[in-house]
Amino acid sequence: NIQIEDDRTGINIETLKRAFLDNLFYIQAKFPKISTKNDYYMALAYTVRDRLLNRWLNTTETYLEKAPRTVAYLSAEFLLGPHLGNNLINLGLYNVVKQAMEDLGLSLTDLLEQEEEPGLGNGGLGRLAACYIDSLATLEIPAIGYGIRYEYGIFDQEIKDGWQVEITDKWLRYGNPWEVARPEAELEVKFGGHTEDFIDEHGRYRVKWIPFKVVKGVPYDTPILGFQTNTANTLRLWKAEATESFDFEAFNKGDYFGAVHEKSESENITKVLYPNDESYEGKQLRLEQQFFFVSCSLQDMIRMMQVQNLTLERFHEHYAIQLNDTHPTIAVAELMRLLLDEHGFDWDKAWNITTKTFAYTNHTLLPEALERWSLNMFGSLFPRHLKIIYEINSRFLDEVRIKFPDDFDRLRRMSIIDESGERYVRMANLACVGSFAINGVAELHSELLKKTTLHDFYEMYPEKFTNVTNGVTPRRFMVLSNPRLANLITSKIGDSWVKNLDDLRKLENFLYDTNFRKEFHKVKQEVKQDLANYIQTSYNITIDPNSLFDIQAKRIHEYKRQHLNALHIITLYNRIKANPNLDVTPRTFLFGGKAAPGYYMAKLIIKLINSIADVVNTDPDMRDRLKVVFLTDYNVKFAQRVYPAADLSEQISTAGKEASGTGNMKFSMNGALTIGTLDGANIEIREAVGEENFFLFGLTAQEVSQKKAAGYNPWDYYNSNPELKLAIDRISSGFFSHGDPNLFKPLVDSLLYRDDYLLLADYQSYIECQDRVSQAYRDREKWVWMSILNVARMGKFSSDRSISDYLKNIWKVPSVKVDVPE
Ligand code: 26V
Repeated sequence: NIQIEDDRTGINIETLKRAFLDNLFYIQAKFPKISTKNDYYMALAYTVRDRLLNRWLNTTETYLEKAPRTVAYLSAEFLLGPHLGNNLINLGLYNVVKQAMEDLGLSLTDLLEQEEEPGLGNGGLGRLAACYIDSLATLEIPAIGYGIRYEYGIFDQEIKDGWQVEITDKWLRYGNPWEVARPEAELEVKFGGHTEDFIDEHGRYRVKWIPFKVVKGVPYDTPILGFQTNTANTLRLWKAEATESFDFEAFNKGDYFGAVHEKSESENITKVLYPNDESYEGKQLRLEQQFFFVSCSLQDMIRMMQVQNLTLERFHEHYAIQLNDTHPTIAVAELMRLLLDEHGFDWDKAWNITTKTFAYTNHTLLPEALERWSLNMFGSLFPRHLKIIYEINSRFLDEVRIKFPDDFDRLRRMSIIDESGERYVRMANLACVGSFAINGVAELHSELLKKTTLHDFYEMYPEKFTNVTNGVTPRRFMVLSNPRLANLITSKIGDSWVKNLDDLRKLENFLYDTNFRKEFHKVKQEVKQDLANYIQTSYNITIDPNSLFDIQAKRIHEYKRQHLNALHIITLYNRIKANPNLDVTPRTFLFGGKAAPGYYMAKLIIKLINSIADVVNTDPDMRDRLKVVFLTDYNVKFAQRVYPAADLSEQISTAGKEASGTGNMKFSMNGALTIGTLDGANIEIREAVGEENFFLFGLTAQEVSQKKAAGYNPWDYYNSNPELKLAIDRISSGFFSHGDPNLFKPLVDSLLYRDDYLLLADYQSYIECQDRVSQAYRDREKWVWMSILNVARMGKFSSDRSISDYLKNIWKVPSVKVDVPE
């Protein structure tokens, strides 16, 4: 029964093998005998890419022809993670390709491991953008993601002597088979210089921007497939290059060196991702990055409308642009400039279009993360935009004056220009004024925005404010990362849950099925064994899959309180030392996460965890009871191994500080129970899974702010709690630092003299809660029961639901079916 299929599109197993060998030969220029693992990976990546091009091109063509209303998601970060496995899942080719590779003597798992992930983001915000473009494609929404093609993504982490060391992430080293450069669609972006006023041929006042330099933006496109749909949207990332015209000018002046210098200066713009998360630095290059990708993206949208013969008067009908935090907010001024200066609109018309186009998502309440740019720097880079912002501000403040007469303090607070000392442009204020919708990322966060950070804007424009609780894609974080669990679920309730995560609720029908509970437990144990094997091979540390896997994996930050977790470990250690026969529930503590390179305290927390690990893991009294492992270089690829293996998920931020969290969701939908505060999306997760299936501790956000207002004194807790005192004293005595009392002094002092994040206030509640966790884990039947309920009730936290909320309440963009001819 011979089947003839196209080598580029066929999905029959023999065709796949032939296509794979063909790509190995003709693209990698290798045959099996001399191929490296990477050659095999590349050959497979191209084989898969061939099979999605049909959908991608047909999607693009459909959008070009039908010119549907489109979501443009503007984000300085897209933390995508590896593409190959995800594309195999979404194409429905995972199993057949696995078999094809086996037939050729290769392991698909090995090849998947080979992919160098695009780490074009820091953490939550960037990963959220990646989940959202996945859901947009799955829901068949015309959408495009716009961002920056960083040559170096988030640094790779190494641990040397317990300290974090940063290594540049050369993710493009071996080539990127998933992107297509589109040099024919390059655009120009201006920087610096000055403006000139003039009267045009119709006698109208106009402004011309004469830049100091011009940089070229080259788009690199990556297809983003939906799950089991024909839709493959585009992620368009911009790379900065030097313009030829500038090179020529310098050449003509005989300035060869200058020309080459100019070229590398321009290319610096997209060289590297800033690795700070949640703390703002007023670096000029960062502002240049932001403007660069925003200007390219807006020009690209305008050009697309022109190709489609659409009038720019309807720009806001054609595009809904989401601003992922304030990073792309200069778009408000840039769209105004494009409409006013380049397309001849008058102010009122341009402003009407602009404010009907943008919507702004806030991702943090931390004051140190709010972006503000020194006015001098801003004005010298973007003289025209500063003028536009002045005009926006002056008209806006007139509005405020009318609504709140003579409230001078309010005017001062709401002004887009901060004039309290050195002058700044406040990006959150510009985003609020220039957008028709403003949202936080979890219920509590959205409420706190209205009450605190954006209170004035809420009073001015209450109708703009909404909440959209974050979500995560079940394709990557369940189906791909946890196939054992996914298969078990599907064997019971079918596979509709992958697209309709609420269907997981059907699992509750199997709660009373002993056999199902056994299988569920078996899956968890197997997945834990997988992680244990990995840790054995990579760290030469043996961990016991029968112990409770207690995991905290996220960026290292004081507000996330990894050091509170550390205090718990020390407390258990002290208890066992005091009573070596103590009957403890064996636990394995796993940590993962990167610290911003300039964040000293976060780096010290990493050193502390590693130091505790050294002591705990070598003390014979701790054998078979406590183990501590810091997992190096936590990234998306690693995360996919970690979430499925957790018994306990640590979500222990100071209440009111974590805007939402998304790791909390990924753990829980893989059956981990959460120990957490009433913060961010924890609150909604607890509501969904049931309070009896969630370990709650700690002060509420309100209690935190009251306590601070009343004059919080950490010493009161230290002096009155012997276990707490002993734990802290163990750190300060040098017990974990080979006798050096100075090593952790800055950390201990920050707790005793400031404790901004209330670790000491929450310590007792946390320890008692952890004791309940240990008790609960002893009743494994009960634990499995709670774990199943966590999975069954997490439907709300699919990013499909988040995207549906955005569509219904903000974007109002209908779906479009794409036909792909066979
Ligand atoms: C700020 C900055 C400051 C300048 C340098 C680069 C940079 C990069 C990122 C950020 C913002 C970080 C904000 C952030 O990641 N927020 C997280 O967003 C998640 C998705 O909404 C949310 O789940 C987390 O709770 C929140 O911390």
